[in-house]
Amino acid sequence: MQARKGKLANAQILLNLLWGLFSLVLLLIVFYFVGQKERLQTQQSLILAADEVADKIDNLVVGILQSIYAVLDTNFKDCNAKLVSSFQHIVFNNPNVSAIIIKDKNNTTMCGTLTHGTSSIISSNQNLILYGPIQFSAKDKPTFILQQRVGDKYLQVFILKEVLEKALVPTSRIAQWVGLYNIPQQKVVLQILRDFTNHEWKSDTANLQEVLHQPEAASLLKMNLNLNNFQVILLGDAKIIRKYSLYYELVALSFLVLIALAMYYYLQRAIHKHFSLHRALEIGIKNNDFFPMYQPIFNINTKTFCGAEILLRWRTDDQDIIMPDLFISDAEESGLILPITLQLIEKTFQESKSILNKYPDFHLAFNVSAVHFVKEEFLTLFYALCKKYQIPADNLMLEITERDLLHQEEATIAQRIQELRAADFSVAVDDFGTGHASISYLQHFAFNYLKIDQLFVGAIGTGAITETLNKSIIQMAKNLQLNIIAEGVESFEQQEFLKEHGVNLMQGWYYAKAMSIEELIQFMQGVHHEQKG
Ligand code: G
Ligand code: G
Ligand code: MN
Repeated sequence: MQARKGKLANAQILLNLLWGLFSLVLLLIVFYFVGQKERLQTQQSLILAADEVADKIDNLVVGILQSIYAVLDTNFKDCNAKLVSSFQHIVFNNPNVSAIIIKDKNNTTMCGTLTHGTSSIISSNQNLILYGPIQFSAKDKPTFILQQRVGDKYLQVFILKEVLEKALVPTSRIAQWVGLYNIPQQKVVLQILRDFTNHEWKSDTANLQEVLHQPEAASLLKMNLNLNNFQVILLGDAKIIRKYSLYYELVALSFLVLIALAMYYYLQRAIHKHFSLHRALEIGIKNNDFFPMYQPIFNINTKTFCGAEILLRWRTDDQDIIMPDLFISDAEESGLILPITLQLIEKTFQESKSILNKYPDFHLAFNVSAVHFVKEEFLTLFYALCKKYQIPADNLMLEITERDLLHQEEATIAQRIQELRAADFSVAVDDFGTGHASISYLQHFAFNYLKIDQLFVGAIGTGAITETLNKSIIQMAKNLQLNIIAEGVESFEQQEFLKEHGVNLMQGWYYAKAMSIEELIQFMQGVHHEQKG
């Protein structure tokens, strides 16, 4: 028992360690994947946000150019009043366009809507290019020039910086900074930043290098534009990203905690089951660890030992001998008492053959409980064992404790007792006096023996109330025509009292304690030399 507890404690420590380790590994794995997924998701969101901005800029540019090409012939040669008027209409109606001018290759303004300020041809490049910001005067807002070569002329469209800035604003909450990047110049020409306090976007003047070298530059995304040589650069908001991943991590953590707790619970259950008494009993049955001890019963009249009660013992792996009161109730609840009793009976039959041969009237009394009678197979197997070892029924007694009679299946129990008695077995009501059964109740059961509980025998000579009950119990047994066995007889005085009241059969330490079969054989031989009484 003690050893089992020690093993349980060791196993528990080991299992707790394993569980902790497993939970930790699980935690690391889950967090690795959550982190990985989170990074992917952030990247995805950043791409979407940058893509949205790039689309807006591209659409802005394309929209402006389309409205101009609607009035400007690609084979354009000369300015005329109609063209200028068309340009003026565009500028008037399109808030994104501040001015349109056309220059020849000598940088002379041919026509346009710009009435002040000058610009130069930015480059003779064929491509569409954006340049800026420039500011003509303190009164003018900073502006960008979108230039496109048309034949050998140059179309320049002025777009206010604030218009482009507005186009840069992403709807996604994940971005914190957006810039328009000139690739050949390696320079951010326009940038906006979300205000921490009111979340509004405003122009920013930070150096790109600073931006790029921020720790959260990992969340920086570049998206190419249709506009040549330009990219949208978008920087994720580290706080928001952190918030999102924190959310995912919390969800993952809650799941992990649940899983770990569930696992802990099941492991604990498994280990307790493994080291439970039930499990130990199962192992004991398998290892044939149950064995009988014999407590002789003395017949005062014949002065011989006429039988013995078989008392169950359990020898564990650690060679501890365990008494039945420590495990009987568990064994009865789990039903394991059936194989245990059968093992006990078979061992008894195997080793007591010589006793029965030598003393043909000797009886062996086994303790059984209600479970044995309710389960049909027990008696079948019991009969089979009697047959196998050729033990006559009149050498055998079954004791059932009085408390067990008050069982919901009392009719079945009564029937089994009837059946046993019909087959010549003896059946005793055990521990009599402890179960509050009345005479009328006892009449339902076909007992032929009654064992007075040691509680009453022990009271003899003490003057306690229980002492007086001995007489009533004896009287009741006589009325029911039952043979009486007194249990727990420890003194001559008790023996004399019982004898006086007509009890002939005695069991108790006054005569003998429970002993092994070898001791019983010796004991019986000794007794036949010097008889007790
Ligand atoms: O002498 P001992 O300490 O072994 O007995 C303790 C208790 O266990 C007693 O109440 C006795 O009736 C019970 N007992 C002993 N052997 C058996 C057995 O084989 N089966 C059952 N059900 N009870 C037993
Ligand atoms: O319930 P049952 O009658 O099977 O119980 C038998 C129990 O009584 C066993 O535990 C056995 O060891 C114990 N026993 C037998 N004789 C004596 C005795 O003289 N004195 C005491 N105290 N116990 C006894
Ligand atoms: Mn008994």
